[in-house]
Amino acid sequence: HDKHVLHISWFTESMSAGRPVPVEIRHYIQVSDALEVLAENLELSGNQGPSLAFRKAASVLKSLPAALRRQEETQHLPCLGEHSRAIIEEISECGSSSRVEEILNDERYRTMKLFSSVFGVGPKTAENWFCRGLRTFEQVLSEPSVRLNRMQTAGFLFYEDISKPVSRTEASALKIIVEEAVICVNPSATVSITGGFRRGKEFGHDVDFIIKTPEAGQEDVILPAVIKRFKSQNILLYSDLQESTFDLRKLPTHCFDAMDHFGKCFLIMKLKHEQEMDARAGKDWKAVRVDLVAPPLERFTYALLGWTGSTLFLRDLRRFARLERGKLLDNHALYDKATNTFLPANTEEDIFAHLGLEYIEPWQRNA
Ligand code: 8DG
Ligand code: MN
Ligand code: MN
Repeated sequence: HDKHVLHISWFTESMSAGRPVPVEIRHYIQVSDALEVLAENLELSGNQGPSLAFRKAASVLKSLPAALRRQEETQHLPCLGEHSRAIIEEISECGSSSRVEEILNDERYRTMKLFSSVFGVGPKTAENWFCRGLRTFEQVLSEPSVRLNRMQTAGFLFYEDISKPVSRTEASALKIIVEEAVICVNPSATVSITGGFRRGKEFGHDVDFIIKTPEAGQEDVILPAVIKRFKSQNILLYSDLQESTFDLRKLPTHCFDAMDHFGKCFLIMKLKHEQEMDARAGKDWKAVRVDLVAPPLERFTYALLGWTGSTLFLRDLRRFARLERGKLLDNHALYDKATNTFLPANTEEDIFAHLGLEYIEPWQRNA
C-alpha cells in the first residue's frame, strides 16, 4: 500500500426488513480519516468547538497531493494543531493511533455513530437511546417506550437506500425531475444543483437544489406547489416543508451554526432505476434525500454561496470577512459595518470582489 493506513475494521449494522444484517467491514482508513474519527467522537458528545481543529487538520491532509501525504511532513503544513500533529506522527511511526483505536472500539462511540446515521436522529436522541441500554436498531424498534417522530420513522423505513451514496448520475436524473416540476409550477423559475455536487463531488449523501424565482413573493409559493406536484406523481416518500422566516432588514449573524431563514424543504424522493430491478427488495426505485431552498431573488447569490458550501469553507470565509474586512457574511447577505450597508451581489464573483478576494471556483471550495 502506498498510503499510511490503519488496520482497523468495524461493523456497521444495517437494516433489512426489520432485521439487522451483517456487516459492512471497513478495512483500512487513511490518516485524515483517523482525525475525522477524533472529530466525530467530540461532535457526538456535543463538543462541536473542539472538534473543529481535527476537521480542519483532516481537510488540510486531504487537500495534499498523494506524494506529500505519504511523507506526512507536518512541520510545513498550516492549520495543524499540536494534538493533530502528534496523532499524525504516531500513525506515521506505528501505523495506527492508540487513541483512535480506542474510540473505534468504544461501545458508546460505535452505538452513537450507528444511531445518528439514521435520518432524524441527532446526538441527543442517540445518547438517550444509548443511556437506556439500547445498542442495535432492532432493540430501538422493539422498545415500547421509544416513540419515533415522523422524520425518524422515515429514517428507519428508508435506511438502506438513503445511507447509500448518491451518484452524480442519480443527481442529474433528479435534477430533471425537480426542474420539470418547478417549471410546471412557474415557467420563469430556474433550478440549480448546489451542495457537494456543485463543488464537483462524484457522490453525496443527498442532492441539494436552489430555486430562483424572478418575481418577488414567488419564492414563498413555489415549494408547497412543487411538493404537491411530487405527491400527485407518487414520487414523494417524506417531506418536511420549512416556511420562510426571512427578514430583509436583519443583519447577518455572528454565530455560524444558525441555519438560514429561507423557505426550504427536506425530502425523501423515489428515484426510478434506469434498468435493473432491485431484485432483493422487489422494487424498481431508490429512496434519495433531496433538499430544496427557495430564497428571494435579491438574496439569491448569498443563498447560492451558502448552500454550495462546504461548511468548513464557509466558516472560514465568514471569519475572514468579519476579522479581515469588517463585514458580516451569512447565507442571507453581506453587511459592511464601516458604512452600515448591505452589499448587493448578482453573481458569486461580486461577493468575492466585495471581500477583496480573487474568485474561488466551487471546486476549490471543498475544504
Ligand atoms: P454531501 O451532501 O455530499 O454529504 O455534502 P454537502 O452537499 O456539502 O452537505 P449538505 O449537508 O447537503 O449541505 C450543503 C450545504 O448547505 C452545506 O454547505 C450546508 C448548507 N446549508 C445551509 N443552510 C442549511 C440548512 O438550513 N439546512 C441544511 N441541511 N443545509 C444547509 O447553508
Ligand atoms: Mn448535499
Ligand atoms: Mn443537504
